[in-house]
Amino acid sequence: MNPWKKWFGSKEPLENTVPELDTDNIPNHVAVIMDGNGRWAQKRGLPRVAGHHSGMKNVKKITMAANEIGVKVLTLYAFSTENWKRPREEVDYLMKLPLEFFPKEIDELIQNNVQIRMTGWEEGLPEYTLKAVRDAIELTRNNTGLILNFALNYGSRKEMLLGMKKMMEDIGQGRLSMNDVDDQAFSRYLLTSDLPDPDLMIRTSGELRISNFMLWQLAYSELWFTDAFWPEFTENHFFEAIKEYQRRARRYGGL
Ligand code: V0D
Repeated sequence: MNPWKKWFGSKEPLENTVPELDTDNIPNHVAVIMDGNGRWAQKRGLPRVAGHHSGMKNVKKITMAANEIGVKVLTLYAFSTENWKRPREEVDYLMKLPLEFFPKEIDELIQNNVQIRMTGWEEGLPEYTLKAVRDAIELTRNNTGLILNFALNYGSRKEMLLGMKKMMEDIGQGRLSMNDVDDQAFSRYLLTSDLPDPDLMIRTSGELRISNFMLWQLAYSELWFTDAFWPEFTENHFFEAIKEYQRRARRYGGL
């Protein structure tokens, strides 16, 4: 039995059921590239979109696990600016996922004090997708638990270039001095200006790349990769990633 399942809803301290997890050193911000949904489906002779649907169901499971152990921010890369190049039917299907996710999951997320946010650009998204996302954000605005941050229509180079242009404009207009330009100052021009940098980045499906995801923000993050496709990524994978993060932090601290 999955130790997480055994523990969930019980009164046991988490340390007793997920041994080796140091509950005093949980990463604040975990970011995930949820890769391999299409390949998971094709492997089973299913259409790629069946993998996306299965992947959506996994979002709540991992959100609950992250929330329970005290992660503050969980960023999930749901749709990149490059994903528009995919076949039209696949993009159309993906854009409907927030509409399906919303009525199914919102009550439980609210009950668990989860706050939904989005990192990305609204331009280009269909009106119905935007409405579902905005409604989810609005309904959870006052929640104080885990921030579930969907990276949606997001790309890191575009984010940095737009931020750089805005910063240069502020310098040109005298609102910012060139002398004050440093890491912190530039971070304020990014879409993630109100979030801490990720402590840990997880990518599923065996790909060992960052793929234009939070390039600036991941500068000092621990990276963890697994061959598991996103639909088969379990709470146990998640805890393994966090345990490895904690082992690395201890080694680093020991120096
Ligand atoms: C497909 C696996 C939830 C990765 C997860 C529009 C790719 C399922 C959402 C979602 C997607 C986003 C915002 C929101 C509520 C739900 C989602 C997309 C893709 C792209 F407010 N899953 N999900 N959005 N996939």
